Amino acid sequence: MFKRFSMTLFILILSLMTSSSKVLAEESPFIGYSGGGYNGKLMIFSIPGLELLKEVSIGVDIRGPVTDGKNLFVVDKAQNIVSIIDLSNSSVKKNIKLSDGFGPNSIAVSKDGKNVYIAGELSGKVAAVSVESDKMVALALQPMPSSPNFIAITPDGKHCLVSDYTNNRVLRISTSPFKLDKEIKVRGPYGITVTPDGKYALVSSKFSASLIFIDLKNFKIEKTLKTGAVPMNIVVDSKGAFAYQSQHASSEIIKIDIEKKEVAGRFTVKHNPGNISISPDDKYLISSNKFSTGIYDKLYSNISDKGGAVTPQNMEVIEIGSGKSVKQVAISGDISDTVILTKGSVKDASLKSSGQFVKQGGKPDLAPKEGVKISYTAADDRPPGTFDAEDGAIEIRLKALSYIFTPNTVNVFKGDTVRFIITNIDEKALFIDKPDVVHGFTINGLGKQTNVLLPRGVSAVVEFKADKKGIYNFYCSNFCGPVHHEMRGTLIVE
Ligand SMILES: [Cu+2]
Repeated sequence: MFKRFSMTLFILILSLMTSSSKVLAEESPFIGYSGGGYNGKLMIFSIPGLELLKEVSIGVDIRGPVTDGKNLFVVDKAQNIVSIIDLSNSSVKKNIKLSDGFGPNSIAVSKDGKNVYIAGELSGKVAAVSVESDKMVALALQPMPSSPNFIAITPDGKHCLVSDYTNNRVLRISTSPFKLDKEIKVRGPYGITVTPDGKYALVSSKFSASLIFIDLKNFKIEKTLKTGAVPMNIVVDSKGAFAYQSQHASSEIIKIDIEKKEVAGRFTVKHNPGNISISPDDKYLISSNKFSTGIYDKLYSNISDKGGAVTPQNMEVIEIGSGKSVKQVAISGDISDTVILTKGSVKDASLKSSGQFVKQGGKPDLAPKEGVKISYTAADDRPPGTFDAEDGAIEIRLKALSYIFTPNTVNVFKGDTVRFIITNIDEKALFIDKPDVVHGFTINGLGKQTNVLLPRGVSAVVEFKADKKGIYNFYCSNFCGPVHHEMRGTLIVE
């Protein structure tokens, strides 16, 4: 009797599981386009089903996308490039080169798709680029250094709003003429967005644990709303009624009533969300979660078989009405943003014919390397510094921990064979008590693809010839916590 009961129960659960995933596959009315970060790809998902429909290799470290409805626009933080992707076939139709060392982190596009505005986090510059003529105007923010990392545009297209964490401020830049016109002090500004009516800019203040309402008419802070421990990105629904803010430390998404300027609800995600997006019908939140401790163990055991477990990031779908998590998948990459469109608005045959979805999980996929030798060894426990190796190479034993690289400045000569031996020595990340902090390492603008992941328990060895004089930024290319963006250093080739 009991045996039969449990068998029935088992079959019932099994059929529920298969039917629910089938329902999601058939009824996914949306398509999500995500910038894959360090994997160099645009990743295309069904929403809310999260089947990976297609991957498009674009570059090295892909941030964005944003859209004007016809094209997607992304930036490559490692290669200083803007890529324009045609939505009708999901392929790159044009690349625009930014200035050397620009280090773009985010992008905004005008409604007509004619101009893009780019926050150059590594250079302290903000640029306006004409999509048609490639003409670029750049503002070098003063004082130096500045770190413009997130950018948004007002609905009337007249202003860009930029968060700058180095100088604890939000900048207002007029688009025509392209110039800085105002700034306002905000502690540790992070994600920034503008309400659809253009009334408010909403900014996350990491270090005052708040959502800041900036009245755009008077460019004044109207309200500082305490929301949670480490607020990160913000998204607003289509009606401008509710905003949603990810809370990295408490693994929540906070719902905020924009008119009342108060917290209206909380959703739990697994774990430590960064970017979030909302479906066009305002029914689903898509959360890119930066840690997956205990959910997808051993998936990346091919990279690290000792030391801390290497668990991937994941995407999770929350149904807003019920507050329930309806889907979660492991992903390769560090999703920086997701644009969600209705299926009917996308006329892309390459997606329609996709009967078989791209296989998920497995080995993290890094962009191909040219002129660079990369390998992994047992963790290097020697002290950090720059040394002459026996084979004549300059060996840089670089330690990575939340949120610094040491040594922070590395000097070599042109012609040197440079060998970085990079070791993640994290015990735990500030604020976040997770055993699986994985850093990344990429050198901006070197003309070589140096990006590696840095799981704990191993060292990454990155070797190349320094063939061009210059000052290059290296930075952490895998989201590792609230102060991840500040994790950078300088390579000087003299
Ligand atoms: Cu890091």
